[in-house]
Amino acid sequence: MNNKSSSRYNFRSAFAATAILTMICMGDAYAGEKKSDLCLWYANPAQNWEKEALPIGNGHLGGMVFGGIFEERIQFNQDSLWTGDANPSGSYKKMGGYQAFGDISIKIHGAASTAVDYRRELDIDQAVHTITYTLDGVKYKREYFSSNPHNVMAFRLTADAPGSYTGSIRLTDMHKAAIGLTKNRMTATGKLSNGLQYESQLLVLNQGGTLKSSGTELVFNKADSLIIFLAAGTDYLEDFQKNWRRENPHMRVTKRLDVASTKSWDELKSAHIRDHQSLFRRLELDVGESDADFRQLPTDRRLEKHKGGSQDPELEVLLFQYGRYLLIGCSRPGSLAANLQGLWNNKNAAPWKSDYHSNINVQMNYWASEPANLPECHQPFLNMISAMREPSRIATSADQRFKNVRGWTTRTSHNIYGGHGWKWNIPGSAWYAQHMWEHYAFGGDEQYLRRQAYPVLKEICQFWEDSLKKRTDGTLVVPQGWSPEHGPVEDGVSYDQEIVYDLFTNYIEAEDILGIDKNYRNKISEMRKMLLKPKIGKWGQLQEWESDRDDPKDQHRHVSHLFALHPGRQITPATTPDLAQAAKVSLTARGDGGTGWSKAWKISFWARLHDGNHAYKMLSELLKLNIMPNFYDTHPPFQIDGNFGATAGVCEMLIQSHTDGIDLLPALPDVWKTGSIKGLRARGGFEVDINWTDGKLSGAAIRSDKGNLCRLHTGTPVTVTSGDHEIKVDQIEKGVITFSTKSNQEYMIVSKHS
Ligand code: FUC
Repeated sequence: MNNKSSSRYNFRSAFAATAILTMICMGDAYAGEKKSDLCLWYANPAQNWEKEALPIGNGHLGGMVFGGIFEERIQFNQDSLWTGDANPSGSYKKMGGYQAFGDISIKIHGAASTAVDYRRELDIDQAVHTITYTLDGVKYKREYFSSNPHNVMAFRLTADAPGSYTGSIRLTDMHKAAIGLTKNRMTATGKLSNGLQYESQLLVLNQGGTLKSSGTELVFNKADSLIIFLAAGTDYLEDFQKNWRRENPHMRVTKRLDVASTKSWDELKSAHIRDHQSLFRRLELDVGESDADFRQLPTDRRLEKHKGGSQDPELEVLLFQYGRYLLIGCSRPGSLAANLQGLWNNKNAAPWKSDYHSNINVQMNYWASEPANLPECHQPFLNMISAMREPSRIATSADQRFKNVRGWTTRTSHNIYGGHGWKWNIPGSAWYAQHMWEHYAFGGDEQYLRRQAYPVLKEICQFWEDSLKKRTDGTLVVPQGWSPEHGPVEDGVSYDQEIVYDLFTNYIEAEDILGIDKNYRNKISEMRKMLLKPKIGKWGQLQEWESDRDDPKDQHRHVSHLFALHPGRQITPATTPDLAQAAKVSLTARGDGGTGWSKAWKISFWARLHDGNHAYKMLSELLKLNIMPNFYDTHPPFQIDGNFGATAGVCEMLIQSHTDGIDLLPALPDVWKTGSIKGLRARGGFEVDINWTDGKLSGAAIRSDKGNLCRLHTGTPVTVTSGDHEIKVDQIEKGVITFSTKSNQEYMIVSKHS
């Protein structure tokens, strides 16, 4: 074997070893079954919905499982159960909100005895929740999952002795619908105040013993095992033209349960696991071994230990992957976009209505989708943007301040009917348009760009063409804007200016690819030159407002004027070092506090400033103060953006591609000395694996999807091979190379130091 192929071999085997490590069995409750490392587990049933119960979800249908031994509760949601309508008035009250759907309660006899060896576990690699315990010498096991391929939630209760299950099952509806009961099926049918029709159905199959209805309950006696299916739906359709409605959900919901009941448990479960893993297993992360085998500790205690300072990088990986698990659970093609709580909500009057917030929250929900290799999970948000165009045009033009303005924008809060709530967020639509662009930037699907993204980018440019205020010297400013939830309303607020700059940049690049609107492109390019640009103030800070009035003691959770650093790309240490330094001064002054999402955003800010240690500090702060025992992020209260923001932040630490190429390990913290990541995505249509040792890149593998030129910041001399060939590279500057790629080819990058 020559040197080149031997280094390639080593690189691959390192990944193989990582993969094997993540498959090591753990716990003896599952002897004979392979369990992954990626588990949350607890020694007690959950008492508290927000902090302890564990989420399962298939994009549409979500459950929070408590795991009670004698009284099980599964609270459930369906993504389209919303009050409100297209309301263009901007009344927060009329906007409606996301609703809780119902509960399944299972009572199981046996409380006279004490259960031992209780374990409640969520395996995020399989997306299966399990509880096990022993009672009077009988081993009990329950499994729970929410299947996307069959669009049902499925639960199975088994035991190692026949006839062990006696008890009852109840379905309750959060809007007080009467429960119908026929044979082994319960049905809740209702209508919300806005006319939305909904239905949930529960089907119970028993093996052994008897199953009978009694009043509003299904009663089982001496059953060997039980299988329970739940399906739910509404007549919502994401289409303004159709008045957001489709046919009554009864037939669809009935059919889902009918189909599920013809399948064996193993068929359903393996279809579910296959489907989940086809997304989840695209990415593997290893940032080193923990001080001890903390997997032996229940996750809540393990979290406490981490707070106390234990080195547990495997817990950090768990948090990272949990963000991916949650996104797969609440945002799948055909589902609605992840709201403030993703999909999981137990209240009809939820905090902030569990709505869509456009000044940071819904965007943060989707930052990880592209780099963390879940681009299809981005689609529900992109489709929501498309669906809200028409009603938002109507709402925008109905407001005096936007009279005679083309295009549209959004308020800070909105619903699934294109209806708007609290306060205009004037650059909100331009920020949404960034997501339209990013999906293309990563994946390179030109048809998508032409059909779905470009029309949005262009109409939001038109909105700004008609809205920007021209000063006598030609400078263009956003009139009467607001730095989110902070400071005065005035012209030229940095948040507004930076987002418009980002929109124009994205538009120009989109047009350069499609070549369909040259004149307009040039016009936007001229306008971009005239935009008021970020300024450095008297204490070296990046100014939040046009006038130099920032208070160095201001620690507000929103850090909106740093949009240009992340998720924008107007400020980078390489292209605008002075502004990057000013951003650092501002960020330092803002401090390391903040709510969950605020800390999560700061991970990305520090990563973009190439300060891996500070980015890691923010990740630790989040883990310490904002991650609850069930790993949900808390604002407080529970708000899922911080989970997704943490996952996105870790991606930014390990790879960046928002400038002119791919930057490998731009912000690696000292604590993650040796590790690897497999399956990250970079803009330009690349999938990237990275290996590092002692804080330095040892190798990478880059798979080119589109055959684009690859520009790579490695920081260290490397060789590039593909198959058996060494690839010719151009050394652009120290640590920066470019090389041509062919689509569907893999390129091995090996550090000359390794
Ligand atoms: C934004 C934030 C709040 C909260 C809310 C849902 O308005 O300023 O902190 O996260 O969204």
